[in-house]
Amino acid sequence: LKLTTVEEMEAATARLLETGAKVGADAWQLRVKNQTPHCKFGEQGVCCRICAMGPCRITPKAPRGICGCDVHGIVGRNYLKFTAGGAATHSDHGREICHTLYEAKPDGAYKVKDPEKLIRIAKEWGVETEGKDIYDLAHEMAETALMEYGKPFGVQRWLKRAPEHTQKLWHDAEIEPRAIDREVATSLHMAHMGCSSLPEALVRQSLRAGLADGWGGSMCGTEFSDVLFGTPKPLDTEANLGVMNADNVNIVVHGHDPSLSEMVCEYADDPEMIAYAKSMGAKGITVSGVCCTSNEVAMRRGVPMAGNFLQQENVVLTGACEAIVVDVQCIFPALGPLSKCFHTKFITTSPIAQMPDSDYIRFDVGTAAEKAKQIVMTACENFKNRKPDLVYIPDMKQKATVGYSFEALVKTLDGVTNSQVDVTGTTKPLIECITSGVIRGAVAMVGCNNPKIRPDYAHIELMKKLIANDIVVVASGCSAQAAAKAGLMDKAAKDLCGAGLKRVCELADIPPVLHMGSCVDISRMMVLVAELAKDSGLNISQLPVVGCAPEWMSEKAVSIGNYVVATGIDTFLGVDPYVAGSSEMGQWLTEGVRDWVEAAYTVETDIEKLVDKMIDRIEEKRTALGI
Ligand code: SF4
Ligand code: WCC
Ligand code: FE2
Repeated sequence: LKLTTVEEMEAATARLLETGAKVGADAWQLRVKNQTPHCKFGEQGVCCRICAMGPCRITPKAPRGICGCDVHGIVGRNYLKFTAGGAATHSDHGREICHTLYEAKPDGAYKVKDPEKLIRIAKEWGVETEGKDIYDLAHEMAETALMEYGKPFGVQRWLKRAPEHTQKLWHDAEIEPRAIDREVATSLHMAHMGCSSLPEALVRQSLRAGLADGWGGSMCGTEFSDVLFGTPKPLDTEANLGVMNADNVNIVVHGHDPSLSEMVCEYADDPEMIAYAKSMGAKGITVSGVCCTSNEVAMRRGVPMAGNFLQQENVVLTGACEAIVVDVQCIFPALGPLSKCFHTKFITTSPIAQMPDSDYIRFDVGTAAEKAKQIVMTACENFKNRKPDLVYIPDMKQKATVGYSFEALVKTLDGVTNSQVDVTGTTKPLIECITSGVIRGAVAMVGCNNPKIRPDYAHIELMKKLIANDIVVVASGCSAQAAAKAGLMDKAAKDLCGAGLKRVCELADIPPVLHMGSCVDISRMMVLVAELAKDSGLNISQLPVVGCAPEWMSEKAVSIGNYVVATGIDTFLGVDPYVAGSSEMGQWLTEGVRDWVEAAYTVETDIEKLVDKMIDRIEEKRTALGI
């Protein structure tokens, strides 16, 4: 196996930026220069503009805002608002999926592809399934799930999936999330002028809003996406810009909601559409993806991944992108003006993400089929507008095996055990690998790219070192795509592992970095650790498992961090969440929360140190267990 290096990816980007320069295109690499150095007040989180007496900035000379709020209150409120933004975003995505499920019909565009999973969840929720038509059940479950967003009483249903010990911690700390929307609204209320300025209270609500995401809205998103589109199983795909095909109509899907991308893929495979592409002079249609929507269709259909977050402009810079079709989240507004420098159609589809210089083809469940067809046809018709002298697709791609949902992972690992006991369908084989020391532990690698960290470098270098140390990696979001682009999701990457992990990869026939899906699918990781804890009789916080977001940038990532920590998993960040300005906030996040949830944050911007700290933490946990 020859990994693709970050240097090679950077060289490809540099070549694409030359094309960009020819047509007068802007790029994030240029805009970063104009924005650097960043505002110090903002960087430290010490600027408040939540009321019109401000903005107030805290300095040694001005230690309080006009209302008298100190730096800890300001940083804390900013942190809570940041979390609420992320929790709202993931959860609203989950809500859209529930609405799609509500509209599913046996003869409609959206069907129930995994009825078994639907029935399993219904039983979990105490919903009667006997003798019920599967679509009636789907609609009832969708409505029940939608009520989780606004129910006046009680806490999230999904919490029951956690080990009892974890549930008790949440209860005692008063961070069990109630209705999802309520936690977002409460967060905004608390962070309003003249409400909370006590760091402890703000951090507590940040954890609760995070839990409303991970054990609420995101879990709805993941679980009901599986019901609608199928629970992922291992399958082969490819990753990096080389998956685009110069002879074909290239449609790139970007964003998050699989309701759109599934339909686009469906039509791109339609013989009628392929014939249409041919009539326009192309040889066929290639759909590839960027960001989480890419993860969704890669996991379920093997659709190749063109790239991750900071590669989104590169897709257009190839000059071979007929249409970049987006729904919500992580979409650069830059794609509008950039696409105007090429023949590319920038197609927005969601009322939630509307942007200048785009073609807006409003997509909704009722008209999904006809809109998806319209999008594919628009892309085909655009093929003839391509400027051949601008076309350059870097010849760079790697094989990847993806699709490790929790269900698939359990099934795959069933074979890897010497135990005579019947362990089928549990995480026990994995526990055995960990307790015997064949695998030292696991790291959940998640999150974005951020120009503050050399893009993809931290993801890839960290993963390489972890697997060399017999630590298995589960990845999601843009971190998973970084791994796939480099080649770390090729089964041949087992050769980069320590002897123990290599053996496990051989026995189970898996790559050492396992793709668990999109960012909402970090809920799959929560289910995994919950089951590991239940099957081992340990608390989640005792497991030699940590979380890491080395290049994160979005509000969603902070919401994720909060629920991962609140679930009992130590979480390592490579970028500071704008809290450096408050010693008290730093203290709460890196130590204080441990008293409530048995885990905390570590912020370490030196990547070398970051990985060593993770390995040390894993080894500490092993020592504590005497394994
Ligand atoms: Fe300034 Fe207080 Fe208003 Fe914030 S809430 S802008 S610190 S006066
Ligand atoms: Ni999730 Fe981060 Fe990618 Fe967007 S798609 S850029 S939040 S990791
Ligand atoms: Fe995402």
